[in-house]
Amino acid sequence: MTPWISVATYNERENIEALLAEIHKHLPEGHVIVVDDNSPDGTGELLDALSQRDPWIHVLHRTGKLGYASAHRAGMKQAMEHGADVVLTMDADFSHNPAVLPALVQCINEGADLAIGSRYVPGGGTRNWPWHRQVLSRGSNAMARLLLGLRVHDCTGGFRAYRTSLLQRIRLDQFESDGYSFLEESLLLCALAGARIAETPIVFEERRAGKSKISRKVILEAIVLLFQLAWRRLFCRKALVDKYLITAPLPDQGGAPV
Ligand SMILES: Nc1nc2c(ncn2[C@@H]2O[C@H](COP(=O)(O)OP(=O)(O)OP(=O)(O)O)[C@@H](O)[C@H]2O)c(=O)[nH]1
Ligand SMILES: [Mg+2]
Repeated sequence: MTPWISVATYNERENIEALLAEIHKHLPEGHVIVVDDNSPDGTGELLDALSQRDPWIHVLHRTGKLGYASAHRAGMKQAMEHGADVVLTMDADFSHNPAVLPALVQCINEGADLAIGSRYVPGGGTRNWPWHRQVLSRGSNAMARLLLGLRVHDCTGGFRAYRTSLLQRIRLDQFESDGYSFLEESLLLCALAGARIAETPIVFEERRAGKSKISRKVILEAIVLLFQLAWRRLFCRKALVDKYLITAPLPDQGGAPV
């Protein structure tokens, strides 16, 4: 199984080199595709030098800050074009511990179509997170579970592994999210596609260096999209499935129906 890891970067020069080394230490067979949005701090230039040195590092440069969601969609597409069997997504700031990568791949090896690094299962949690971030995270999770009918404990975490055969059935180019609502949008679509979803515990840590990119605009977008998806799931489900999925849900997969 060839894992590819999609990492989105915007101003992560202080983190990216050490992160890549840690990824390679824990998943030496993996390839990494870093999608950089012309970071003003020179992350892209550093990545060019690193990719010259190491053939498992790949860089996708985009012209400007186009958002977290489209960065991972682009990373996923490139990974699939390169023949990845499993595509993982993670942040560049060490909030997602690279030591967990093998456990996520293991979940896929054991039959899951989507494996989620979860803060909200036994053994998982958050470290050094201010109370307002915890409230935001818990609140958005509860809303996603309730409004989208998801049975996953951590609907808003971005440390995940997707089986390629699952991604191939989802029209990534139809996605509407720009920011972190990508996580709920993709999770709903995976569930509608009948994916077997597993969760493995993670301890999410405050970023090691650099600044957060979360803005009010991104939070508002997530709330609006959540309500739109909930409405469509309840009242326009066929249109939702036709828009996003390439075939009907697989009946034999036993995934949690929504
Ligand atoms: N390519 C790209 N990457 C982005 C963009 N916005 C955020 N990222 C990256 O996405 C990952 C998550 O962003 P963060 O700012 O760490 O957001 P967060 O982890 O939810 O917030 P913090 O806990 O405050 O760090 C990081 O690796 C960012 O560099 C973007 O517009 N384009
Ligand atoms: Mg972060």
